Amino acid sequence: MTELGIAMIGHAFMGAAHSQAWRVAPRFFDLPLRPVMSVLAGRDAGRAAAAADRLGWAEAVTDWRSVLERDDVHVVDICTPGDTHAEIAIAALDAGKHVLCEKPMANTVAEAVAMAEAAERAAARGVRAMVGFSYRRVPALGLARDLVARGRLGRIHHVRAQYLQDWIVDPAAPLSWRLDKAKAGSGALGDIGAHIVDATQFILGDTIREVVGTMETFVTERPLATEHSGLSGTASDETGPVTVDDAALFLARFAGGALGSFEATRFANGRKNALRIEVNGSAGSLAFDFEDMNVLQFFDGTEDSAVAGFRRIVVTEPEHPYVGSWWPAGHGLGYEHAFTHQVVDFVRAVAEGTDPAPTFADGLRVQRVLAAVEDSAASGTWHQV
Ligand code: SOE
Repeated sequence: MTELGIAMIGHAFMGAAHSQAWRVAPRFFDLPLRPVMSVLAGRDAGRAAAAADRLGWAEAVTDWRSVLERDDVHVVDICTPGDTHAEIAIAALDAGKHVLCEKPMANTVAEAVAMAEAAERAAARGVRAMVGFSYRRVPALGLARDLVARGRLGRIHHVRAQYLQDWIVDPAAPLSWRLDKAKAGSGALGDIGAHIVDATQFILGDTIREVVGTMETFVTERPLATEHSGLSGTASDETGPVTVDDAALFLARFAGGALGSFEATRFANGRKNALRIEVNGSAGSLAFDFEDMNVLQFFDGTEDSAVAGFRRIVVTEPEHPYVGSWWPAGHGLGYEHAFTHQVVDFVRAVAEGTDPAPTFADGLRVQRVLAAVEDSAASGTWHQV
């Protein structure tokens, strides 16, 4: 089987999730190409070598540009903070490498436009690009999309989306790059709000047309981090400013006429990774909570009202999206499986010569929504996307 050489840039939380996906995908899914975990790139030689060893990469390098010159690298997988996405993605696409880029795609609309243009140039040469909005690949959300597409909800009136976490509710939690606008672009809005923008647009098969929002930073000064890994770190005695939002709330109008309410916060004490979506249509409703990710609640409004009620669908049947390649019914999947499904869809699209969704054009659309929310929060008025 033809090999697909992968270079991964970055090796923290997302790097670990992507590594697991590359390692596992060919063992559970029939793939048309065989991913080879060729090289990991990280700034610090010692840490990159240790990460390569731990995560299963054949070697480590410190200069990400060096991987673009290698014939054994066909894919560049970007798992670095947002401020580097545009530079790496555009260079990789121009060098003829397929790109999988972590979300949010960029820190600004201008960067996202340049990336979408690079992806368009590359597609003309058969080179593919995809954004890592992994939650699309949770089977229950795939089923939600199918039910909407099959008309089981009728005309969609409302979407209620929340992404609630609490990992910085403690004011003593140190400054991570995710709290630095220069590195992350925005805070809760881009980090987790971007996920619910993508997931709702995916489920509805619709796009957000206009928004009005507000944003808040509850803790404006935090200890600097002596060390940081994933979402936790060690605090030093010095402090620095938080330059991003801690919470972002907004209302939206979808092009198809639905109304949406969105809430993204890392201050929802007790909520660890509560990505929740409820959709209400003329014929029924859906509700999902990632903290119970193998379940989709479905209300069929066409049923006899004496017995109608929300039905708890356990999304672990072989006919549910992706599930047939895993465990027997009822055994369930976790956070990492969405990343594996993402890799599966990416590899299949590369082999078929099609654009894997979400494309960079889709990523740009999400970026425009984020920018419109920021503009609206500043002006206090509705903004077109
Ligand atoms: C932190 O809020 C974070 O790690 C996000 O950056 C990820 O995209 C999400 O999957 C989990 O939470």
